[in-house]
Order: sequence, then structure tokens, then C-alpha cells
Amino acid sequence: MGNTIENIATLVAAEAPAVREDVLSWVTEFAELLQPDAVRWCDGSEEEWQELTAEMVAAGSLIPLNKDIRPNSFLARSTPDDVARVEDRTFICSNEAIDAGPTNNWRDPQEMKATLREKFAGAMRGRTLYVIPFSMGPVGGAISQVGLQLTDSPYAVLNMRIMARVTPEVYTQISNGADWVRTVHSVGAPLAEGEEDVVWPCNPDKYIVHFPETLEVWSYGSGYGGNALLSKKCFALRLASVMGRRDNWLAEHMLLIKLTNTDTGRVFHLAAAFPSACGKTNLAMLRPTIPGWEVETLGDDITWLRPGKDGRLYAINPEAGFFGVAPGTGESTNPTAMSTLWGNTIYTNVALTDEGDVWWEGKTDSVPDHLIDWQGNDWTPDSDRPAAHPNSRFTVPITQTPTLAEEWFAADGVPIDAILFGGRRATNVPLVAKARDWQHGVFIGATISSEKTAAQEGTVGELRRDPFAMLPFCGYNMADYWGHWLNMGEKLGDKAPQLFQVNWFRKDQDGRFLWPGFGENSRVIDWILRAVDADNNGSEKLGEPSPIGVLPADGELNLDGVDVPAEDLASLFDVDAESWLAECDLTEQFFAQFGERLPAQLSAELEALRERLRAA
Ligand code: OXD
Ligand code: MN
Repeated sequence: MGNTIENIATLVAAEAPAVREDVLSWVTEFAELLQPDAVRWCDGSEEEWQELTAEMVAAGSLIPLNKDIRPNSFLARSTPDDVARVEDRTFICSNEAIDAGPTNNWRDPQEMKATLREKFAGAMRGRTLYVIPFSMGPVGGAISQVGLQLTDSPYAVLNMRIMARVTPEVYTQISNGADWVRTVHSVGAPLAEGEEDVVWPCNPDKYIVHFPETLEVWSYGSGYGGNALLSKKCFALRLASVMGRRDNWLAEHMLLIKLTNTDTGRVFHLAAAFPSACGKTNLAMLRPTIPGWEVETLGDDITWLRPGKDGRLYAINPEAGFFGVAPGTGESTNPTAMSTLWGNTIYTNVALTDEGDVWWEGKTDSVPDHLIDWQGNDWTPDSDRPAAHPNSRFTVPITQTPTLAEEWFAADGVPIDAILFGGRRATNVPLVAKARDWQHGVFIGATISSEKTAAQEGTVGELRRDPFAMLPFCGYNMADYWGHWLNMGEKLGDKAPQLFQVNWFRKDQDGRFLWPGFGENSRVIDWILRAVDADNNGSEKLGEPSPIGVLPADGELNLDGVDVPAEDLASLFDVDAESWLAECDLTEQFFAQFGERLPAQLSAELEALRERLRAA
């Protein structure tokens, strides 16, 4: 069975739009290897969405939700072995191991390609190969990039249509000479003649592979999230970080928001890096509890930043949708997200209600009496397992966000005033600190960490390092990445945004959070932006120096209407020299693994910090 090489080439060419020769030969080469039964050049149209959702519903792979409650929305259920990104199966295959660095899994690119060619051989038998043309950022924008994804997963096609700008204009852009990124994905589940498909095809053997020198992603075996929607973590972070270093820009794991001071009309833009599961989506949809600020959403996960003609740093959210974690998103914690999810949404691994709506832990305060859980089984509040998988997701167009800033559509992005680095720290790190300068800010970003919880491997309380929240997402040697940040700062000079460290998660000795978080974080952002404004307009500077950065001076943080006892406030900003010095020793050990690649400026920052702490 299967197609012969000759008729596969015909199959590829038959419906092909007008594309450049290198596109046609790339698709043909992979089609010959993957041996699909059919080839479909996607265009991201409404008809395509209707057709594919109908096919998937008929096959049992999507469950349509109640149209009166969630119009044009569907539920997908994965298999229990395909529910998250697989970091131990994620590889950076640079020519030299040192260029992937000690924090990435490295394999020789030629050997990896040989292994994957074997996996890919015939992997799409009985399936359709879809070609997805997508733009990251507005098509043709100054910071945007385009790519193609080959996939045998209609689920990936539908999700990509939400997460990226899928449009035939990309074919035209490529034909007009645009560089493009090559990404290939197969679930690794070929069908024999007459074999019936399963609801969620995938393969126990998974490979998420990046070739940074040739800007390619080859992904095999998984249909889930970042493993399969290659525009997201694979392209927009791992490959884009490499492209950014080459071409003088930055690809970051950051949310992006616009803030308007409603008294002065002044507008600010802020990007913020937080490790996964630190409430980025909540901050992207912040509802301030203090008057004076309007917050609008630009992005919740990834930000690309590039110096503009005026020398300032401009940013876009390259994505077009949210792939958000459902559990914990609810009316009380994030009403904006809940309104965003009114329809046109794909849910994966959440629970189904008897009315044909979705539910997950934290969605509502009351728990339904009966549900079908994420694995398709009956569920009641007495069941001893969660109804939705902890990493269950919604995929929703960003344009449905009630708080979306109109600048999300701006081709050339928004100028950035401040960048925040946050971890989840129970100890040491204060609620907010302003970096002394860019180099100190890079040191802060490089040392982002969280204490391990019982849910992670290792000793509880031990620091899990996640520099710039990029540990799983940096496509090259992390030390070179820090060097690139230092260079960018030099280039930006006095036009560089200000850098800050924040920590919403500090606890007292009994494990109680010292800061209420959520909307109250607007108080911290308020201080940050007033500090930035004061620096920019030459008025009296805010804050007072401490060994670890500039802290709000007494009375500067707006605490009107929030009950934070004086002792808690003192603890939130306490800088204990002894425990910081102990942490410096851990930082030294952490830095040591990067050997000679570690920029000298970061060792100098560590020494300077130690000196300031000893003098305190
Ligand atoms: C994500 C992550 O899914 O950071 O966005 O893990
Ligand atoms: Mn993320």
C-alpha cells in the first residue's frame, strides 16, 4: 500500500498554491519520507475550520460543546501519556555541544536526523499531511517572522489557527523573498490499510528536536501543546532566541501589558518574565485594585523585542491566541479570562458537564454534582481524583479578550518602559526591587529561581534555577544568552528600559503568604511605573538603595485600602545579609557549570553583591 515516490510528488504539487521552488521541494522531500495518503495546503479559512472540526467530531476526536453555552467550541481528550511538554525528550542539536550549553539536552544533528528519518519513514501512512503557513506577529511587521509547519494532526491545524496568524499571505511573503522557518510534526501513528484510527493518536517514543543552525524543528510522537503547536515554544522561543542573538533582538518568555495612567493620560508598556505556573495570565489580565490605572492585555506568554528606529526597545506578542492552563482560572481569580472563553475555543483534557459545558477545578466556587472527567469517566465530588487534568488547557483567540489593547494589531510593536523578573520565592526576595542598572538587572534575570515544592523532584526548599524563565526554552548556551542581553543593554544605552525584580510569593515562617497578590499587585506596578516616570522626567527619584537593589522608601508603596500589617510589610522587604550571602554561594555554584562562557560581568556582579551584603 502507500504512494509511490512519483505520485507523492504529484500529490504535493496538485493543490499547491503559487509557492517558491524551495518550499515545494521541502514539502515534497518530507512527503516522500512520511508517505501520507493526502496532502492539504491550509489557508486558515473559516471553511477549513468548519471542515476539519466536522471531520474530527465525526471521528470522535472532538466533542462539540453545547452551542447555546459555548458556541463553536470543542473538547479534546488526550491519552494519559501525552498531557504536557516533554522536557527530557526536547533536544537542541547545534553542531557543537557547547553551543547548546549545560542546561539543554544536546545530540549531534546528523545522528539525530538519521534517527528521526527512521521514525518519520512512513509515519503519515493512512493520514493527511497538512501544510500550515503561519506568521508570528502581524504579517510583514518589523519584528514578525514567518514559518511553515507540516503535520498529520488536524488537532494541531485547528489549534495553530488560533495560536498563530495562519494565512495564505505567508506563501506570498515567502515567494517575495522572506526567510522562513521549517517545522515538521508527526504524531507517529501511521494507519495500516483499513485500520481504524484512535481518538488521540500519538507514540510512546517522543522527540522534540531543534536544529538552531538551520532553523528547523522536527517533532515526533506527541499531539499535545508545545510539542505539537510548533509556533509556540519551539519556534517563538527556542529558535527565535537563536535568531534574535544573530540579528540583534530578543525572544523572551514574557507577558506584555499596556498601562495608562488615567490622571495624566501617560501610557507605559511593560514585559515580565515568570517561570511557568506563576500566574502570568493573571498578570496579563490584571484588574487593578487601586484607582489611577487602566491595564490592557497584549500577551500572556511570549514577547519579541527589537530596537526601533528611535533607539528604544519595541515589543510584540508574536502569538494570536492563549494556550492557557484551565485549572485555577475562574470567575473570582480571573474574570477577564473567563469572559474571553465565551466561544470559539478548543478545550483539552478538562471535564464535561451534563449540560455540555466544560468545568475544571477552580472554575466556579461550587462543584457540579456530576461530570465526565478528562478521561471520559463518570465523576462526582466524592471521586478521589481531579475532574480536569492539572495541565488541561484552553486554546482561544486573543482578539476575544475584553481588555485587549489595540496595539496588539500594531505592525511594529510598542515601546517598552520596564521589564520585570519574577520567581516564586518563599524567602529572601523582596516584593519589588529596582535593578541598579542594566548589568545588575541581567544578573537578577540570570538568578531567577523558585524553591522546590513537594510536587517536584529534589529536596523541598532547594532552589530550582530558571534564568530569565527561559530554562526549558533557550535555544543556545544560556551563558551566551546572558552575554547577548549584556550586549543589547550596551546598544540600547540610556534608551534601555528599566529592569525590576518582583516576588508575589514570599511567606512567613508558618508558610502564610505575606502579600495578597492578584489585583493587589497593581500597587507594585504603580510604584514601578512611578519610579520609571521619575527617572524619565528628571523629577526626584523614588526608592532607597539596599544591597540587592532599590527598594520602595517608606510610604512610597500605595497601601490605601489593603490590610497588610506593618510586620508583614517589613518582612516583605527584609534583606537578611546572612541568608543572601548563603544564596550567593549557591549562585556561584550555579554559574560555575557555564565555565569560560560565563560573562565576566556576571561574576563581577556576584562579587559586588557580596561586598554590599558584607558592608550592610
Ligand atoms: C507554558 C509553559 O505552557 O510555560 O506556557 O509551560
Ligand atoms: Mn509559558
